[in-house]
Amino acid sequence: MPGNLDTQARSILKENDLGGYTIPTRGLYPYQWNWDSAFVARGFQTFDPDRAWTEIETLFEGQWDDGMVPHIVFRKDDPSYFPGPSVWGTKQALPTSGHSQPPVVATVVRDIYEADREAGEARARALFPKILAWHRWFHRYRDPDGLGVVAVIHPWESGRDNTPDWDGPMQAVDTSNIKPYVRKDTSHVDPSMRPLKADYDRYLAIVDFGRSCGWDAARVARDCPFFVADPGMTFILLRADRDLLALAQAFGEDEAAQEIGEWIERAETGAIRHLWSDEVEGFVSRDLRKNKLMDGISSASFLSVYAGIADERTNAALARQFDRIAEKATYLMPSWDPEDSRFEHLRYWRGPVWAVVNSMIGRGLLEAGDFARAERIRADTARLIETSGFAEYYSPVTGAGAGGGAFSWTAAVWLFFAR
Ligand code: 2M8
Repeated sequence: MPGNLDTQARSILKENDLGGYTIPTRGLYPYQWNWDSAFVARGFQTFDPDRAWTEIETLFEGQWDDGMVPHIVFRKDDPSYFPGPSVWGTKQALPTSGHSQPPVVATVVRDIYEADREAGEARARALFPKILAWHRWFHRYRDPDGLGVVAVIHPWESGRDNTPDWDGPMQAVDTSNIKPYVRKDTSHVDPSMRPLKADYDRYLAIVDFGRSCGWDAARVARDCPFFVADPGMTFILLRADRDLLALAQAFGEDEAAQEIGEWIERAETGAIRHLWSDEVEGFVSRDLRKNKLMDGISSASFLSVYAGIADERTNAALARQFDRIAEKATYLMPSWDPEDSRFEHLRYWRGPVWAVVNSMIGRGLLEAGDFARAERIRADTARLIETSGFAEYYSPVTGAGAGGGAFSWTAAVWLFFAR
């Protein structure tokens, strides 16, 4: 019943709105998360565009002087989440975490602006230089060698926290100095659907490392034990750069347009050169410390089309991968290849379907004219929500909802993509 689900989706967004910013879900995630807010803004745009702009504006209140927009903005300390602001120790006036998250914002800002240029012009223009500074920060500090790919310094930065992509590179993270700590996530949801303790130890060790560098972006990029080029980040930023370029052109920002154009060119060649694996026949991550390609297909592998990469060879191979996985999975797109031994259908980013990733894959396919595959992704997303509600993520095997409930970005995806 779409009508009923529309109402439910809007109520979830309204109920998770803590006053100008939206939390992902009550209990488990009580703060403002970066890419969650971007998708949420796109959801609000469908019924309250003014509120959509506010979501992005409050996120940018957490922007650092160096341009970085952090992955969490901590407006008030909430003991129900760990690690909180004191563990991050970023010393920002408005407390935040110390690294970023996938930059979906420029794409969403362009969408909201183009839906009503007159109403959005002033707000889009005010955000433009801030988004430009953020993208510049990514190109400078997450691609210090100008390879045209974007690295993450922490699995949390990628947003795909415990994907098997990180298993190898995370071995380099020393956890011998980790002090005892109490996780909160496993008291809100079933621990079998969350990362392992060994993962958390390493997550915290990287946070300790960042804090010990005073979160200086250049030092972190140079010395962080974990520095892995991520297809998810690379494609999301490439797409966002294209959308930022469109805004630059609309606003007569010629110098910025020139700079952004160069980023786009570099990423178009860099992504294929550094992230394509002939062995896997897909885009994979690359450990930049060891200069080693990873060996599995994730849902991020399918974002190259969304990024506008119109390369016949890689697109044809990805279409074959899509069809192979589509035969195995009841619901697309599993976050990890269901035929790989590391696949776990309910453990977070090691198998489950995430509606936000589907919205990007589906959009890319639609724009590229691959209507049948785009429709399979949309219809599967809709079926999951219709059957299992607005869950954080879903089993690609059974369709069961998992993780947190009444989840903001899933509600948003219903409103702007799946319905
Ligand atoms: C998850 O990540 C957070 C850490 O950032 C966590 O597990 O504590 C991820 O799914 C991430 O992509 C998402 O933005 C966040 C909030 O929904 O939760």
